[in-house]
Parts: sequence; structure tokens; C-alpha cells
Amino acid sequence: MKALTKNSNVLKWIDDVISMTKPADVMWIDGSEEQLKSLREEACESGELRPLNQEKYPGCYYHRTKPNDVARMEDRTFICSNEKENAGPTNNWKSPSEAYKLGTEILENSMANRTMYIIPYSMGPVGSPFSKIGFEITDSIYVVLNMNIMTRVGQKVLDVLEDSNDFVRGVHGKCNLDENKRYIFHFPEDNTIWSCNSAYGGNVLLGKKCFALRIASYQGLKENWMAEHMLILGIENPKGEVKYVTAAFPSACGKTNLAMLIPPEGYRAKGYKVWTVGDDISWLRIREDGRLWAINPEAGFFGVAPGTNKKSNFNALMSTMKDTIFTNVALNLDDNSVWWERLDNNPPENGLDWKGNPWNGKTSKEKGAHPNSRFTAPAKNCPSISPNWEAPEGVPISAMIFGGRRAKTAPLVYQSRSWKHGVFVGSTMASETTAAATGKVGVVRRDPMAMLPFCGYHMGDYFAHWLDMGKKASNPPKIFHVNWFRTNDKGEFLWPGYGENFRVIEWIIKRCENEVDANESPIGFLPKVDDINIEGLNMTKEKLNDLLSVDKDSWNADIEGIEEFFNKFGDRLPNELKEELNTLKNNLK
Ligand code: GTP
Ligand code: SPV
Ligand code: MN
Repeated sequence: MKALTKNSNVLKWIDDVISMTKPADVMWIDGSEEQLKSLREEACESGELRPLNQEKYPGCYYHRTKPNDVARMEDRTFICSNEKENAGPTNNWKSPSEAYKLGTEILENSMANRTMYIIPYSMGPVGSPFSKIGFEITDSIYVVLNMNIMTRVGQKVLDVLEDSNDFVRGVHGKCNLDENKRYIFHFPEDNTIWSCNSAYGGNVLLGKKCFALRIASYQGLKENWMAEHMLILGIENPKGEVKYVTAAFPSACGKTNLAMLIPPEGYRAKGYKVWTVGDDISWLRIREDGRLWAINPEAGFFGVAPGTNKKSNFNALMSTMKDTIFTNVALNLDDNSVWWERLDNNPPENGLDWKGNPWNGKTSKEKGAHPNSRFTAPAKNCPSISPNWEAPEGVPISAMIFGGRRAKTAPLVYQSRSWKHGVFVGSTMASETTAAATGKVGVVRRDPMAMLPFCGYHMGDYFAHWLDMGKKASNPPKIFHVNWFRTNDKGEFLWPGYGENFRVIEWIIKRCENEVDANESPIGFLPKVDDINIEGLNMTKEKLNDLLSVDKDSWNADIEGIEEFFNKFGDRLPNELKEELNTLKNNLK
């Protein structure tokens, strides 16, 4: 097939990848519906995709991955900077020469009887000054179809790139899906990503975590901007004014849910609305007004299916009703529809589980869907999508929110005293691990800014970059911390969460507008109990008070964990963070 560009940088690189992988055929993805349609048909014929009930779910397909390939593999993910020191203590490292050599051995001839697809894509609206261009070369139709939902692909991207050499070079080969030869290599200094032997989203949709976070975080360091694991939402008040906030929660800790939140009835009646700009990734820049402006570099949602239902996240569910790909959920063979845990109380009797085994959801004790099963849905399907979600210059950010899953310790919400203190709060975030990555679930670990698995360089330098951005922005966002996941002695959540989180967001916006006072505490500003609206909730002031309490003993125990974590960074830990730690220690005495 004829190349879709004359860009010699692109063509030279593609030739190199062809010589390595030796594909039987090469196809350029032009983004046309015609081409996508024939790829869907081919994938359905080979069994890679299964068409769902087209009356119920027009344009929707089903896909299953291998049982050993269902989540990001952090121990197989490497930052291959030239100097080991520059990957830092929180990343796996291999030297570029070793990684290219190993990658070449694995990818050599790996496409011999397959078609190679070349996907030109833009992260961010095509042609926006905030956007960046990448290519993904892959031997997977599933990847092509997912990338087409998650990013903007095709000829229009090449038209913007012209002859430039400024693009990210991504290579993905399924190879034999051999777990022992599975690697996700990032070469930040070469704008290059190589991924082999996986077919799971986070490892193979290279625009997402690999480019838009790991490579982009490094580009942001060099070019004075930020790439963050953050949702973006707009809150409209009854006067029609919209304030935007971002929030960084670790994987499977509630970003998609917060981004698509529906305010409680009382607020809706008054005219409050929430607008979704993005659910996973933000790229932030300082503009002339001294504020941070954010774009969502993605065009779709790769969201967690289990737990998504009409009540918990109506907007996400609606987003998946057409043109969506479902991965590793359960199938209902009676009407060829999908099901997952907590979708409704009516699991299929005549079903297949995520492994493809016959499954009766009414009697089986096994789960039907994998806990990390996902939907890939176009953002434009979302009923709450913001009219500004593709604004080329982004939206101005009033507040940034950090949060994680903490059964104890962290209160429902608090505000940092300053940008510097806010960076400390983000750098000391901790959260219980989830099924989004392989490994144990429910173990508390430090996950600074929700970027532990996604920072493409030394995390000490990353903290310094955050501090620096706050100095460069004359009007940076206010920084907050939330915890929706505090539990009682029986392990039950104390806070209702989901849509009710709007009550906390309301307080955050009021703080940004200087409309409410707060109580000073050792850890920062806490809400006055009367300032969080609990009207219509099954909640007493006493219970809310518990949720807002700061237990000195558990915070002092936490400090030990912070110190241990900070010690890893040696002299690359900014002094400002050491100062903040000392302040916290003194405050807790
Ligand atoms: P990634 O896509 O992995 O980055 O995850 P995410 O941060 O977008 O997580 P998501 O919103 O998909 O939520 C993951 C899980 O947390 C789901 O099972 C939700 O039902 C649950 N969850 C989300 N918000 C809340 C909340 O406010 N309270 C409680 N208890 N659970 C929540
Ligand atoms: C996450 O794990 O944070 C995700 C899903 O958003 S993945 O794309 O697999 O990384
Ligand atoms: Mn994520």
C-alpha cells in the first residue's frame, strides 16, 4: 500500500521497523470509515472480535484477552534512559542498547505472516498547539480499532505533521503473547516506545500511558509543561459560571466516576451541572494569564467496567451504548449482550465468563467479568461531555485534587496551605493497590500524584518540576486532598461517594472563591462541619466530624512511611519537601 506521507523521517523509521519485523503486508490507517469497517469485518471473521447485539448496542464489539494478559504489568515496564540514575528509584531501568537489542531479538520476523498497521495519531485535538503526534506500528486489529476510539487517527494527522521530525515512534508486536518475553520499553530521550508480547490495553494502546504519561512527562520537563494522571471536570453554578478542576487518583480509584458525576437532586434542582472534559489524563500548560490550562489528550474512555451501573455512573454507562469495544467482561448468550459485576441484579444464566467458559451468573460463585475488564468508548458519546472538551487551548484550572483509597488516616477532604505544601501532599499520596495492574490487590503503597507507574524520569526531578511550575505560574490552582474510601471497623465505607462527592467539590470551589473559612489543622485546612452540605444524606454531623478527623497517632505512623519513601530519592529530593515534612512533624507533636 502506498505511504500516506512523504515525511522522510517517518518513512526511514518505518523501513527500519519493516526490516526488523518483516510483515507479510503493510497497511496505513487513514482513518476512513470504509477502512475501519473492513477491519472490523476481518476481526469478526478471525474471532478477534465478536459483534454484539446490534439493536441494543449499535457498533459495539466484544473482545477477550489471554488470562495472563489482563492488566498493566509494572514489573515488565522499563524506562530506558541513557543514564540509570535518570530513571530514578521508582522505575525499572534497562540501558537503551540492551533494551533495543532484546526488543530486536523478540520482534525480529514477528510479523512474518501478519499485516503491519501504521497508525498516525494525535494526542489532543488535531492541530492544537497543545497537541502532540505519534505513530503506532502494530500487528493487532484490536489495537487499531481501540486507538481509533482513544485518539484522533488518520490522514488529517499527517497533514499537520508535514515534514517534522517531532513525533513519538511506537512499535507494538503481539509476538506469541509469551509472558516471559513481555516488555514495555520506553526511550524518553528517543521519543520511542517498544511493546511486545501483550495485547492488553495499558500495555499496547501506546498513545495512552506510554506516550501521554511516560514519554510526555519527560517532554513536559524539557518544555515546561505537565503530563498528569488526572481527570478534568467543569462545575457549572446556577449563574452559568463554569469552574474547572483536575483530580489525580491512582488507577481504579474513581477518576472516571468523578469526571462524569451527576450532582445530587437538590443541586440539580438549583441548576448545578457537571461537565466532563477528560477521565484519565491531563496535559497542563501555563498561559499568559498565569493560570494552568488543561487539555484532555485522549478522545475516548478506557474505563473500568465492574461497578459501572445506572446509579453509580449513568454517564459512563450511556457512553458505552454505541461504537464501544468491551474487553474481558461476561457475555449473555441469550441476547448477545454484555454483563459485569454490579451492572444490575440480573446476571445471565446462559453466559460465558471473561475466560470464555460457560457461566451461570445466577448460581456461579466465580466472577463473570474480570475485575479489570474495560470498555473503550468514544468521549463524544458521553451525555455530560463538556462543550469545551476539544478547546484547542484547554480549560483554566481552579483546583487540583489528589486522592487515593485509604481505609484510615486521610480525612474526607483537606486543603493544602500553599502550592509548595500541595506538592508535598501529592508527593506523599498513598493508596491501596487495585486490579488495574498485576500483583497483590489492597496493599497500601506510596503513589505520588498517582504517577508512580507513569513517570518517565526520576521522581525527585518530577517533584522539583512541580515546585518549579508553581513558581512560574502567577496564579496556580489551589491544591486539595480527598478520600472517598474511609471505612468503619466493619470495613464499610463511611462516605456514600459517587454523585454525593459533589458536596465536597462544592466546598473546594467555595474555598477557591474565598467564600468559606476553614479550620487550621496539622495537615492543612479542614472544612468546618457546617460547611459540607449533608442535607438529604443519611449522615449525622457526628459522623461527618469523624470523617473529617485527623488522628495524630495514625498520622505519626504515616510519617515513618513518608520518611522511608523520601529517603529513596537521596539528594534529588527537593529541600522544599524536606521542609514540609519537618513542618508536618512539628505540627503533629
Ligand atoms: P483508571 O481508569 O484505572 O485510571 O481508573 P479510575 O480512576 O478512572 O477509576 P474508576 O472511576 O473507574 O473507579 C474504579 C472503581 O472505584 C469502580 O469500581 C468504582 O465503582 C469505584 N468508585 C469510584 N468512585 C467511588 C466512590 O466515590 N466511592 C466508592 N466507594 N467507590 C468508588
Ligand atoms: C490505569 O491503569 O490507570 C488505566 C488503564 O487507566 S490502562 O490503560 O490499562 O493503564
Ligand atoms: Mn488511568
